[in-house]
Amino acid sequence: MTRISDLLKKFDLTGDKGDLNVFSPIDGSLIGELQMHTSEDVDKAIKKADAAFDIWKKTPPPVRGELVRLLGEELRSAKADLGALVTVECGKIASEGLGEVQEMIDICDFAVGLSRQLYGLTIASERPGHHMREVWHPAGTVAVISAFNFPVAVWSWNAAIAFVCGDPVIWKPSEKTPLTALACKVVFERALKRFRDAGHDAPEGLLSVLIGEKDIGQTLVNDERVPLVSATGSVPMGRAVAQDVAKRLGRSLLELGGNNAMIVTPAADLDMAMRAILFSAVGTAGQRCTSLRRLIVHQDVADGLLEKLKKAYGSLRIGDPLDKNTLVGPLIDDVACKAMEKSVETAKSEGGELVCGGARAKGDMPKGGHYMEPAIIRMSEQKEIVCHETFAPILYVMTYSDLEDAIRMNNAVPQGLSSCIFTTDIREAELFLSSGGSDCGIANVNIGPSGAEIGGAFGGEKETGGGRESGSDSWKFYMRRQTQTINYSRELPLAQGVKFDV
Ligand code: UN1
Repeated sequence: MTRISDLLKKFDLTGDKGDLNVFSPIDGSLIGELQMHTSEDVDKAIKKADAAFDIWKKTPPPVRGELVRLLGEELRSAKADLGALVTVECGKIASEGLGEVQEMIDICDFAVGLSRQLYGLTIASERPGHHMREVWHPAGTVAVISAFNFPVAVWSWNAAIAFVCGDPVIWKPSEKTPLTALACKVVFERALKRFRDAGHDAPEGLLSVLIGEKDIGQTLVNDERVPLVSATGSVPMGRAVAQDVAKRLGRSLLELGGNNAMIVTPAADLDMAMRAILFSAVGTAGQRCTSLRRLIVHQDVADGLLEKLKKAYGSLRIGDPLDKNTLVGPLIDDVACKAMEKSVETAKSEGGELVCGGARAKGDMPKGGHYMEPAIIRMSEQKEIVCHETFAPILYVMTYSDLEDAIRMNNAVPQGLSSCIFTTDIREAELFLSSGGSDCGIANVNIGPSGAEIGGAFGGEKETGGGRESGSDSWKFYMRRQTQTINYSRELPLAQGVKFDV
């Protein structure tokens, strides 16, 4: 893979000479040796962010939006290179690498609009000559802890919104994907330079990227100078972050595991369902939080659908994600492959029938990479392994006869991120979307569970952590709400009619 040095050069990165080894999942080659940061560096970044906050919180939001507009422009220019770097570092196929950068551009556009729409309420006062309003102020430094599977987009969901809200960002990317993070920092600095050249004051310390392992994230999480922590990753990680941040009464936004289901009813357009299953179960090699993991099919259509799926799985092009014909790239590392193999074995021991896949992929693919055949496993019911998220392309298939039961199955897992139903029957669709329907943060009709647009709030319930990022009113997490009461009369009446005459 000769392209890596060219790609790094595009972002003025050299790959350094440090103690953090970065490998490409494509062929296992060493693509970077980065200098890890220390706890002193964390302290410095927090101090710089504090100083930046003093200036940035007083900068008018639409001016803050201008910086994010420039970031969006720089991302447009860097899209091809950054997308390719995402592919090399985390293994997703070229089109998905580009899609991830597009997601960054989209959130920048959203945030620019938002910079003129940080709306608060006006509230009726019970007292004459008074009025009340709710104002949103910047909340302070945001620590963003991100995962390898969306190494750049999830940061941008947080950062673009945080910047227009007036908050500095300290980013601790996954130790598996630090190069894309450093590239983002370079793209951000290009935007910053143009912003300053146009005469705006952009403080140092608005964005720091801290490279390292768990201890770096832990130091950030424990520091009370960091009021907000937004973390994406595993449930155990999120549980620890939530507890540590809560201990110091900070605020955390968690986006943790998913165990997303699709219900296919007899009224479904099965061709459409098939296409959606393929993208959401094997796309990104099953390494999205929103990947389809559970297929709950009506018993009358299950055999036919499964037959077609098996055929489609047999023709999946697995291999080098840089090859534009590839649909399934590698898993992130060998640990992920082993976890997949283990889950397949456990499912079999719990009575599952392996319909296809589940082994190391054979054939013409780069040596040293972590390629797996996506698996389909038929289960008679949702056994323990089905309730567990394995971050790999395993699709468990169960059948149902009554839609209420299917919805119960959809909800009967600890995670609550995404869900969907395929049906052309409006009654079935609306039941699924009703308060008695899916208990997830995301519920779709005739669309798979993955590939959400940035305009909606992204996140889920239960073990998924409850946070909401990206669109809708997720911005409110990044601000503090102030209730203001203004008395423009010459009297001083007390609320609730209380008398206190001196
Ligand atoms: C993730 O996997 O952490 O909805 C994020 C999706 C993408 C984001 C996934 N837009 O699949």
